[in-house]
Amino acid sequence: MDEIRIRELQVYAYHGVFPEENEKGQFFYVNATLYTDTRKAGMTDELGDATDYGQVCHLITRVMTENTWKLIERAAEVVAEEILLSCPLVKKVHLEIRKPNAPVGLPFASVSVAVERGWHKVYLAVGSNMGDKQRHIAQALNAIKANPKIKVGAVSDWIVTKPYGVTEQEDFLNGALEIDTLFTPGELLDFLHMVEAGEGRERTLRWGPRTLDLDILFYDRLVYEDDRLIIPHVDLQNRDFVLQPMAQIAPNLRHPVLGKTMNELWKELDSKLHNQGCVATH
Ligand code: A4P
Ligand code: MG
Repeated sequence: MDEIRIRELQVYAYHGVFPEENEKGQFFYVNATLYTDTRKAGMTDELGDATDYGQVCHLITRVMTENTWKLIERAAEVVAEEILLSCPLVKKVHLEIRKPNAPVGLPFASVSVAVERGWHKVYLAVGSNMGDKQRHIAQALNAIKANPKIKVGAVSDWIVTKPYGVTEQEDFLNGALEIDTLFTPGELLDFLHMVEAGEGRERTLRWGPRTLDLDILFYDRLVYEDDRLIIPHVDLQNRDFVLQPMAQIAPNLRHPVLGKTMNELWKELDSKLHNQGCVATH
């Protein structure tokens, strides 16, 4: 990806753990690399097609001077996020905040914190099989859209499907959506659980009835597992109620472990289910 580099922007600000730092202030130096596609601006020579680095310098200065934090970690986090929220063409930012006059009491050149933050492409599976399913899903979409750290992209059609796993329960309404998010996988899971709780989701029976189920299918091309999360979703390749909507909104997306596209996985499963005489109701 192309880069716009801002070097050693000088900002007088008041961040620090010691009270005298918050009162007297000191110079901070900011380095920012903005990862973006400059091709269009390079062809048209129009500022409207570019990220205005002057504005970014002013934004950094404003965020650094309008706030007083103890830690430059916090300053870096907020500045990086503000850049990503304000500059639609910037996909990722590498940000370093240097504090050469930090009161360390020893001769040293400088200390800095460097972070890399960016938008992540994520696909979510959505399901509901209790109460007013359409309403639960509509409210969930509204809650997701209202979060500034999420931009909703493609949304699939909503399909009626027969329950999978525990089959003695109501039909589901299922779909999938594409989002870009600043959340880490763990933060995103917490947020999705909050949205589920907002729709009165109670976790009683595994695979049992639910007002709303929001699962993370893919997070970039990440392959990851911890106590709470498995990414990609461990069973998506066996679920037509996931693959059919995914084949609609991201047919060429390739599963990072199985190496097959959503279209291929759906076709494979669909023919397997047809042979078994068991297909989703549309
Ligand atoms: N978890 C691990 N990985 C993930 C991930 N990638 N995304 C953990 C989301 N959560 C993930 O999920 C249990 C725990 O899984 C979470 O707390 C999280 O830490 P849950 O939603 O609380 O419980 P659950 O949904 O009952 O269990 P599970 O195993 O997640 O079930 P699924 O996979 O959600 O499937 N039939 C039809 N037709 N349509 C459906 O939508 N859904 C299910 C539930 C069963 N049958 C269905 C449908
Ligand atoms: Mg779930």
